[in-house]
Amino acid sequence: MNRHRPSFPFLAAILAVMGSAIFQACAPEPGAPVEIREGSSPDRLWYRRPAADWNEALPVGNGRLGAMVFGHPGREKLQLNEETVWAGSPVDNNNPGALDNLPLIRQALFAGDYGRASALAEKHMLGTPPRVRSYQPLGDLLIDLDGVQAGSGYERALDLRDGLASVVCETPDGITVTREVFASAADDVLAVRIRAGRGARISGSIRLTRARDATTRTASDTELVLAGRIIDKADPLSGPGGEHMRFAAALAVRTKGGRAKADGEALRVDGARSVTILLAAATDYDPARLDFDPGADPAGKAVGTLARARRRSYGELRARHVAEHRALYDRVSLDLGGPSDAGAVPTDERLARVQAGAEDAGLAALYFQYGRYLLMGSSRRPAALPANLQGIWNRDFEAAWNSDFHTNINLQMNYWPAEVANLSETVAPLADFLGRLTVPGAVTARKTYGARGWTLHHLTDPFGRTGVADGVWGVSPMAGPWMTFPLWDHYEFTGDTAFLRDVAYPIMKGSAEFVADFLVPSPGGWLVTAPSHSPENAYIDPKTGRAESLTYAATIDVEIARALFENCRRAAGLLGVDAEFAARLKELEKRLPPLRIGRFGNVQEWIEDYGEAEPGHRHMSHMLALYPLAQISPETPELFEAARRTIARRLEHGGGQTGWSRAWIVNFYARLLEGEAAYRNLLALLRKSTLKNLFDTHPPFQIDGNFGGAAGIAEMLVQSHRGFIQVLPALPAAWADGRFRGLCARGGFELDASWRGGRIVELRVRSKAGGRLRLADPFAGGPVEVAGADPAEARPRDGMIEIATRPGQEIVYSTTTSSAKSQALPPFPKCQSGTAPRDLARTRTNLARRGAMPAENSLTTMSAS
Ligand code: FUC
Repeated sequence: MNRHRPSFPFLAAILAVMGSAIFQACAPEPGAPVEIREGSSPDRLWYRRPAADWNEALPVGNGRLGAMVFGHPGREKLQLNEETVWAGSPVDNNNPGALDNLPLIRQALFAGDYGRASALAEKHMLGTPPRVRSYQPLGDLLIDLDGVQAGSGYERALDLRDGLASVVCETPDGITVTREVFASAADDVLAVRIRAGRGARISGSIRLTRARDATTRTASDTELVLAGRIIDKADPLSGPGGEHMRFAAALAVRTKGGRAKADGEALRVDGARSVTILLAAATDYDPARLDFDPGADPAGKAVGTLARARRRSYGELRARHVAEHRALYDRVSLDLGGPSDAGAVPTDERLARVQAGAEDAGLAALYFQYGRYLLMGSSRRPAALPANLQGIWNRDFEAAWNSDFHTNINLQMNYWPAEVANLSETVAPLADFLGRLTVPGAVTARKTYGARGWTLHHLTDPFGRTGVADGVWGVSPMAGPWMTFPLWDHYEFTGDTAFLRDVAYPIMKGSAEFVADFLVPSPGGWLVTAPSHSPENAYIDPKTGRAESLTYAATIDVEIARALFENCRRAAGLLGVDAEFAARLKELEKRLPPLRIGRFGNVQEWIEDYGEAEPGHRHMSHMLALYPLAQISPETPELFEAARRTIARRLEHGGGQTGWSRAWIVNFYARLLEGEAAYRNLLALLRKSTLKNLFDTHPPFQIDGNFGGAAGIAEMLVQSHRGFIQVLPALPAAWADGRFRGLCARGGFELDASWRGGRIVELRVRSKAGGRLRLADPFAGGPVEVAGADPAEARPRDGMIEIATRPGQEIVYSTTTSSAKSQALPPFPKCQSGTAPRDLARTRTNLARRGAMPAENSLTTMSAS
């Protein structure tokens, strides 16, 4: 059987025409051979073999509930996750000796006695226990199917647009058996559907297992319940032992024809034409209190959710899921050109070709969309927690770095694509979590630093651990303030003042209060953070020649403090509150040390121009000013040049070793307006740090590189941090022809662009919030046609377009050259109309309430040009 070549000539002809139209749309290479197969859809990962290991399995997720789908023909394994299944328990890890010893530590730092400062901090600041426990898997769903094998038509795939994983296998008689898996945010269940072709029957068994701390029982002939409680062994390094998190999964099976019956701990299905499996899960975690809820009934909750979902047919559940998923996913399309038949090559082979030195622009576009898919899958409501180091996908009971929330680059990076890639709602679980962390964070601020406000250090867990963790390198009190930036970004991109007032500003203000109290005068007369770190990096102590890491006023701290104060002042001004506080922040800001240029012409990483212990270190924290902050830009030419040298020097010394580090470099080069260098590093990310399922690998798998890489691709196409929007600011030659739809810019603008030979052919700008548009002339002074606004006003002047917009207004710029016009690309597939997500609806209502936009104005509907 060959599923990919239609057997009827007529159908083949139609499909060939349709297929070539799609290919034309994706990669304009006239005459390129087109093979018609399902794998040719651009937003799709697909494979000819089952997953050999976890790093080849395919993820589905609804924000809180996830599965890795392996696709073995006769034994499907879905490795399950529920985002709140964590070992550990709430612990106040603040070191009681911190505050008394803080003056001594500061004294030692200011006297240049770094070794002593470090020893004191190790003893008096490090938390007890120093470590958090791990995020854990929920279990495995195992489906054994009698007599099913790979067959010649075997294929497994992940359709990113629909959020569907699928597997196609065969019976020995060549009958096709298909499986489909999705995680529905609309109904909060995982769904699996198995069907056999030509009226064939399906038989097999279904089990739910977990290697630790749980048991499974059959609740009826069609239901399984797995329930358990995590038992932690007492460990001085990670906390008290005991019976902690309670969790449960409830599963129901529905058959068409045939029958299901309980069989020991499993369910047995015989002679069914189709089988549908639904699974819901819950724990006793109470996000509001960052604690267990003793009154919670996880099994009851899972069974309840399942019961609601069971009232719907599979078709209904699927349709609701696809509509909800597409309402977010379809806002953005990306076509970067590339070989027209690339999608007809399985994803692992495609990646292998790139890893062997080939280039594949379509794979970069797929990586970008996969980043969006993963962010939707690991951080959208109903999620209660933000995306952790592995999003929500983790198979290990003791995961690498506990699969926790690392806040010295990783959690921040997870949210870099959220706004620009038009997935604003994914910030909601992060904002919720940060709001809750301000409670234990205030205890840490007070007990450790005698400061008001709140903070946290370089990692945390769902139980709100905010004291110093891991080791002396964990003394990073500015990690809390750093975490406020995604909230400010959310405001800048959406113009949602209700969010700013009710959610972001209180968190930002508390953070600024902390920093204001934490700053102390240095011997050099500046206001500085002390103690401080440049995350995980070390310098050479000029006195002892030893590598030290504890310092005061590491450059990153100064950048964070300045950005936080500026954001707070702007927010206070916008909201008409706290004028005095804002004025005070302005005064403090003036006394912060400046950014300085060091001996290598680089941006200085520490308060002194120390020697570097590891010149190629993976962290490039002082470059925060270049990306994601906007303190270094072409408007600061010396620092801009120094930033270029800083990154070049890191790379010369072997930098960018980890996925996230490489992804950050892509963003840096995009901000340096060096498309070729950004592209080279993106290729390096794909070549050195990408697994077969396109997961980023640190190693091992860590999701930040996926998100940082997606953000980097967006940053090469659109930037808006300099007070105006730039389209194609860092376009490499390899992406000479392409187009995107739906990328976002600060000020509440959404953009579509198509380009040929690196030149814009058409640009559409949609104003969501009715703000003033400032856009660098994308036509570089060339002739341009304007529609959707008064051309006299909207035309570029002196390299800039500047015009007041109305909410909902779309302005279309197109080149007037007829040759370019005739090459205009055909439309992207039309957006599906879907249910507007709750947060988006809220944003819209807020804007409407302010009179900024009509309530009905759709932020999601984009007509194909
Ligand atoms: C930071 C990085 C490591 C790793 C860990 C989870 O500490 O320095 O490389 O990514 O987070």
